[in-house]
Amino acid sequence: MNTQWNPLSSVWSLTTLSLGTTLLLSPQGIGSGGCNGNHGGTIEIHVESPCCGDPSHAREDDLLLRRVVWDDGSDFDEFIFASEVRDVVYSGPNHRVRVITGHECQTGDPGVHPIQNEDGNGSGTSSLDRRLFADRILGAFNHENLNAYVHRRTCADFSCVIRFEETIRDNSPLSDEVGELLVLEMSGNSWIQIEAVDDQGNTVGTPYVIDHYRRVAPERLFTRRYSNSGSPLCGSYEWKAIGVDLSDLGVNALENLKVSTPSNTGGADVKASFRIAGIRTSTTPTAAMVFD
Ligand SMILES: [Ca+2]
Ligand SMILES: [Ca+2]
Ligand SMILES: [Ca+2]
Repeated sequence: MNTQWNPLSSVWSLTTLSLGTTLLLSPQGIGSGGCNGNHGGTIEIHVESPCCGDPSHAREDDLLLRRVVWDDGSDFDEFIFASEVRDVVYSGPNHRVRVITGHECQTGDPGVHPIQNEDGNGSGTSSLDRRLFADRILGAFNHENLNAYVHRRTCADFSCVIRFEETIRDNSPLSDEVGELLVLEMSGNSWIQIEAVDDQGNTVGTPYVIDHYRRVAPERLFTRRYSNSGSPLCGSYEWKAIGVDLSDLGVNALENLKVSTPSNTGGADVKASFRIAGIRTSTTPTAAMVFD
């Protein structure tokens, strides 16, 4: 794990407990420069950007997922994408939940698609909007272009269920460093809850709240900002990401994933804008599955 420990800009705090135990606390930053990586570090995600040599310049173009490398050095280049999205829940304000695919993309359905417009009546979000928006999410999540995602700008409840094109399997039934779910979040500052569910939507295992993300390496990845009407704006957002081990969800295999707004977060930002892909880290069931 890359902790970005820099002895010149930080000091370690030592606290000695009465029982004789020495507790090493997290590094305390001194000054303002150069120590924003105390937690988090980087995640190695390799993408291909046909528009431009450097993927960090491909802000409205394809960012084609090619390979991830985990902290233990293991390396994966096979991904498992969504085959169905269902059970979208949202009844919040207009223009605050959108599916966006960069407007110059070749892969996916380029454009900005707010949920309330799906049924042809933009005055509010209907059950038809929610059903059609599920397919809109699918159109963003069923291919390798990472510049296609759900954009949210409201704390209002949102959830959906993603079915993957094949079962995602853990490489080890124990907790391990090799993630099976690649979760990207715009700016990396919003919490999101994920959980395995069965075909009826009932939770299997334990819901898991993602509360931190890493900067993408070797190149940083960005995506264009858009106005409500879908016009490209000057600014862009940086993708941050995390790999989630299926053990964190209390399962060894997963086919349906529910994504939702976490509660009881103590005021944390829950407006996650996200993109999720599965990673084929194993093709055989783990031991715990064999003995089921
Ligand atoms: Ca509508
Ligand atoms: Ca595991
Ligand atoms: Ca794993």
